[in-house]
Amino acid sequence: MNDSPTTAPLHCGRHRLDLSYPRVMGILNVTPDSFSDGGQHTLLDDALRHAERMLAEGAAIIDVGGESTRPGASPVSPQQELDRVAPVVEHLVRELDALVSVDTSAPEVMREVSRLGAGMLNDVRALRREGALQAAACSGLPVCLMHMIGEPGDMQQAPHYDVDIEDAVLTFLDERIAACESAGLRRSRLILDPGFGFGKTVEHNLRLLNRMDQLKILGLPLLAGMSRKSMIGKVLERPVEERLAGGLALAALAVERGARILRVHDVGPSVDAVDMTWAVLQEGLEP
Ligand code: 7PM
Repeated sequence: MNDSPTTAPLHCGRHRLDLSYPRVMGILNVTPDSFSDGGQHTLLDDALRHAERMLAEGAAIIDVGGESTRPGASPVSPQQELDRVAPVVEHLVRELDALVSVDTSAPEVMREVSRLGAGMLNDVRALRREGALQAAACSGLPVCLMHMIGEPGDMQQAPHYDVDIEDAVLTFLDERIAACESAGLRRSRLILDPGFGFGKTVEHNLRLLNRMDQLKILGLPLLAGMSRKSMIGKVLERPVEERLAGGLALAALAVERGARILRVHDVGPSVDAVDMTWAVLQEGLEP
């Protein structure tokens, strides 16, 4: 049961990522404003300490982001993004031998971080930027393709789809897979993500999670990122710092619906929720 492309190990540079069970990806934001006014040194120190903690808590992957892909974030040049992300990637790879993913849409950043030893690329724009397909193909790294209509700046203005959201996501991802394959990116290197919270209403997000298993038809590993998102805030009426329990419920459900990578802020509790869910799903299936 380990040779389906959905659960086969991913070749992430020097790392192999075993996807025969669901894994947790820890979010590491490297943005000046996400840490108080300590300057560059503290920023790096804090980021590294946080990453070490997430690894100790069981994160299989650390997803490093320089904020250019965040909804509503002011655009950051590829050079600025690299200045933030590169020192963190370098350290995590060299000192901690971590499997590092980089949340970026910029081809320049993709090329440089693959040189620095990153093991995965995560692009919320699904390689639609000029030159991104080629850069990702050259890197030889697995890429997470996320569904999003529009750009982070405008996507939340009255999201509308002419077809059911799950069909829109399926069609979009299928088209991006084809674009990747035409650019020489091997299908076996792709991971798919429905893009919770990106250009979607709460109703879209809930429906999409409930029907996420329909994306399994594409035959690739699925990633879900719902940690602390507004879909939790809106259903439970909780501010961002009170969304952990809601997020754990969503992570458990995503695993049941076929997700093999869960992108989260709270790694320790998420690993427990995912492992517990997995134990139930496995019961009776083992010989
Ligand atoms: C503000 C709003 C800050 C939203 C950050 C975010 C995903 C991602 C992000 C996801 C993949 C967040 C998002 N979300 N990459 N990057 N999937 N693959 O909540 O759902 O982390 S940024």
